Amino acid sequence: MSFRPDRPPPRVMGIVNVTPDSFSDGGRFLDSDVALAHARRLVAEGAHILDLGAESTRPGADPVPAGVEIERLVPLIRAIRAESDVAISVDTMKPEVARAAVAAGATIWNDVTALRHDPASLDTAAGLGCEVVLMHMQGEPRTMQAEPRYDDVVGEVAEFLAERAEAAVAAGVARERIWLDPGVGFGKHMTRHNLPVLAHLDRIVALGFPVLLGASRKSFIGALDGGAAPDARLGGSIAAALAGAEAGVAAVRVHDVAETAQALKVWAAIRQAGGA
Ligand code: HH2
Repeated sequence: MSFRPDRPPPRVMGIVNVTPDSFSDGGRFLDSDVALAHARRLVAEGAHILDLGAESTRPGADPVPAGVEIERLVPLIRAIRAESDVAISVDTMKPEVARAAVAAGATIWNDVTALRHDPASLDTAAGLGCEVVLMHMQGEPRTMQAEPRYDDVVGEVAEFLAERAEAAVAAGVARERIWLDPGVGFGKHMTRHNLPVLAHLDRIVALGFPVLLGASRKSFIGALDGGAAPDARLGGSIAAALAGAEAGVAAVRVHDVAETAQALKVWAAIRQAGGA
């Protein structure tokens, strides 16, 4: 058990998709006014961080050229920055997009490829001086769910993340700016791989970096609950967020900010009452 009463509850990262094909909300937030309204709502609901993504990582999703990502993201980042000091993260695997996003006011580069997609990624991250989220994925988004294989999924995820953190440090990224993410659903069997990762998050936390957990509305929840559709996975999403809180993750990436923030408040209050 890695729960520590002195550790604050996880921060809530609210997801804002500016894509036409993201799996869980069907691209309802493509229009930038709509995306801004959604961002405002998530901040009002208690999001500490907004994660803006303009390219879906859903298996089979179409790739988006860097210029299109930048066109979608930069005006939205500027608009959010003009009215709020919420932390802004940009979910992209492309260094040129990260550079444009940071110039517009983002402070976190969330890269599902752990800075492996482009040979310039490591140096770009070091040069930008932003925080970086290094996520584990086996394979690449288009094919990652075809036949994921591990001998020891938790050990392999932890080893990969430790190696990527060292690669980032060696490239000049400050250690204290690095986050790790086990990548729930990325090249992992629905239950055989995702559930052990969720059960042993403390081993990822033990690597000594803040951990981000993204389990919100993911397919394993549907697999455990009779094929529940993405917008009917709130209960399972909160259960996973609380498992993360128990293990000491630093933040949870979620669609349903108000409900998750409430669950974490109640969880933290119970934990405190239990003898901090
Ligand atoms: N999951 C998705 C996208 N980005 N980034 C991190 N760090 N961790 C995650 O678990 C993660 C992520 C899933 O992406 P997508 O399929 O586009 O759906 P959505 O953005 O609605 O979650």
